[in-house]
Amino acid sequence: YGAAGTQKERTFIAIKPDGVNRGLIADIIARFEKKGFKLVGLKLVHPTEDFAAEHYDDLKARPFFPALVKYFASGPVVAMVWEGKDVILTGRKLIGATNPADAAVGTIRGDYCIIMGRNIIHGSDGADSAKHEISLWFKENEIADWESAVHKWTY
Ligand code: 3AN
Repeated sequence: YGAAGTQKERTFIAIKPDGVNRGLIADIIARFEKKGFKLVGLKLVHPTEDFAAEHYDDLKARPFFPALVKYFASGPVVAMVWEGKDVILTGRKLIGATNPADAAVGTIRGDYCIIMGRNIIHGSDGADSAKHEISLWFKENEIADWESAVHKWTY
């Protein structure tokens, strides 16, 4: 499961504390759901700063890292695993550019946020990070491998 390029490809998506506090959970989930992707993991977690640092481990040398960790650990996060063909890349398209000022209108960041340090959502940027992030956030028995009733209409 989770193999890139198949209908079982999986990605890790997180609604950050600003997205949760601003009441954007339902809208963001709806966008992935209406696109046709399948939700296979979902939980609300308030990350510790240590856990946030682990999640952003690849950015630890960057000057903005301490602020990023504080922001990510500042409140609850909606952690999700979404499944579907090309969900990693297409998920990034739904999310929009890292800097909301560059994100196209119609994308989540393009529609709902203004600055980089408050960009409301995270999505894995490739097959390796998806695999790593899913296993960091979810135990195997927290992921539901279910048959969606609309599957045959989507593919
Ligand atoms: P994305 O979230 O689009 O994958 P990454 O992984 O490069 O982008 O960066 C992770 C997070 O770090 C971003 N969501 C953003 O909040 C923050 N970030 C990235 N670059 C900068 C920067 N130059 N200044 C401040 N924050 C940044």
